[in-house]
Amino acid sequence: MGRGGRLAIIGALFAVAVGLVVFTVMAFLRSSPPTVDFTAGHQAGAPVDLTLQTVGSIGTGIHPSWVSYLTQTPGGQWVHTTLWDLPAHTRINVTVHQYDGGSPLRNQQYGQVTGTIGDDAILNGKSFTVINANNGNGVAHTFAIPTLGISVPLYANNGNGNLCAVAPCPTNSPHNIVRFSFMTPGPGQYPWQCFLPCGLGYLYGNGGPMQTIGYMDGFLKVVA
Ligand SMILES: [Cu+2]
Repeated sequence: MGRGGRLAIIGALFAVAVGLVVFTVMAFLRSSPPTVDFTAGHQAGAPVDLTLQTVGSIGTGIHPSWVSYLTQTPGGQWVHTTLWDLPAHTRINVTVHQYDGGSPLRNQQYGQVTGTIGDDAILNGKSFTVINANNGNGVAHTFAIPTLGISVPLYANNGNGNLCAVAPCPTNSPHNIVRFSFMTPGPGQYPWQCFLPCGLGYLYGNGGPMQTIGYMDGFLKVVA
């Protein structure tokens, strides 16, 4: 084979290699957690139950040490995701099983409950409108939908309370139960997230899981 032929083969192999790298990178960048569907079989006007848990470390996957939310499907299965299809103009009854430890808040504003039905939330059966994070266990995470003005502080487990190494955590592991309700608006995509800098090991706690859908950020995909 002549020099030209060999160069052509090397060139072709190089192009295939570059193509594979680009394909792999794009597949990684475009991968997304699954979306849990709460609209199938929904009767207009009926409330939807949305059950979540917050854990100190997910324990599995490519970031086992990251804090995370999880979502329970209508069938009762826990899924590592923060993406939900929800019906429009519907009351959503949220229950959060909060397993993580916490700290005082850098911004006391996030200790307030805002935007929920009744402007309150329920912690272990007791109504509250604000958590003083300088007292007790502090706050572990917040649940906030900024475009809807909704923010709820999630009271922390005590420091050594997170006995759950791998999520989903079982209900016999110590946790707090936080309940609140809100109305979905019209169809659209509404981002939600935690505003407590819980990304341990990242700059000011705001990187890693705080920036990643499936962990501390997600979307309400509200459909008509
Ligand atoms: Cu958080």
